[in-house]
Amino acid sequence: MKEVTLVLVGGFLGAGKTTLLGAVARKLTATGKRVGLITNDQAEDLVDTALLKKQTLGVAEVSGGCFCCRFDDLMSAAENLIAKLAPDVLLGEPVGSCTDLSATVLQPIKDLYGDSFHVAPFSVLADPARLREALDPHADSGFPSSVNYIFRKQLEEADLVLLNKADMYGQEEVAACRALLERHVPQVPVKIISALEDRGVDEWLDWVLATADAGGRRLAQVDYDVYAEGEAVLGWMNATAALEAVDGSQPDWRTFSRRFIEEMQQRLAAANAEIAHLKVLFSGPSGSLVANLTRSDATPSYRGDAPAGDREVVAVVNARVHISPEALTDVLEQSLRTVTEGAGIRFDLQHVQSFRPSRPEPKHRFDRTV
Ligand SMILES: Nc1nc2c(ncn2[C@@H]2O[C@H](COP(=O)(O)OP(=O)(O)OP(=O)(O)O)[C@@H](O)[C@H]2O)c(=O)[nH]1
Ligand SMILES: [Mg+2]
Repeated sequence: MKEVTLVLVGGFLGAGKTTLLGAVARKLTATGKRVGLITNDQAEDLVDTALLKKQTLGVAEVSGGCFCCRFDDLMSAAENLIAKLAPDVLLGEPVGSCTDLSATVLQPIKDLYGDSFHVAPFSVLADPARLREALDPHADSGFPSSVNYIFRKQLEEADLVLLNKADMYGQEEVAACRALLERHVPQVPVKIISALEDRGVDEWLDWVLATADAGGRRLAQVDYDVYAEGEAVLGWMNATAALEAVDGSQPDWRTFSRRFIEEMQQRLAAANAEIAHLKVLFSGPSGSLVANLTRSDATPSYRGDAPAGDREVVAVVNARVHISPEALTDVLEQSLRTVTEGAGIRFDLQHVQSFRPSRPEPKHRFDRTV
């Protein structure tokens, strides 16, 4: 008997997937539903997993590749959460540079696990500015065309496009995005939401849960050579740095975190390296602060309470940037050096994984919908 509704939310890096799923987990939990959540990345040490664990209990992480390449890990993670929590709803956030999820994840789940899951409509989140850059041939996203290709394929396979961050954009911008979507994916319904300010989220969630078997109605035609190139041009880095106040200093960690992310932003701008998403989680015993930057020309945003009065703080850095992994690691090291020098702070870069995502090799790939 089907007992679990599986809700996957896709969309490009920085579109707001974690923000939305965190909000959904809180909402469902408040109405007495049991919720599990599965995050996904090419590597370990995820800011998203740490953030979501603060908001909900049942979080599992699939790392080392996207859901399509790690299909069995995804299903094991789902089965473990089901055994542990007996969830009513399982939420999943695929990697933001991933596409063809309908063919490689949704259809196989419907085919192989159709007795166990309601596969809910696949919603794809989009940031209006990024959407315009990907769909408007006159716009420049700062990324190679292969990255824009991934963005467009994500929209094409959506059961629903969620135009997010409505709080940041005026009606004109939203109307322009709607017109572009109408031209590019006329068959896909569009809803406007703000995950951050909780606008339109309840209506969307009600609709998703009410149509819980309508997921995976569309397939995109994906050229894996272009897709692989679009992923490989992004440098990917997950790193952990231990920070320690020395020489009796009492660092202001809020100011430090701002200086650090701005230093990385400046160095990446100097290298002409467009940021897809740079997120840093600063945690100490007294608090934690997350800083996000979802494009090079934006202002970083901050949420949470910075550690105050702590001697030791850990910074987890997740960066996805149009730059080589070596240069990205270099930017991280130089930035840490610059902002700690003379500040009475010692850093120890404990763990760095930086690489280009390898070619996607899905375990299953359906050429028809189930
Ligand atoms: N203004 C505004 N900002 C938002 C909204 N939703 C998300 N954000 C911000 O966008 C940034 C990225 O959000 P995430 O939820 O981390 O995005 P993501 O899609 O999970 O990103 P990846 O995991 O890198 O793929 C954060 O700074 C969020 O606060 C929104 O509705 N409005
Ligand atoms: Mg995320």
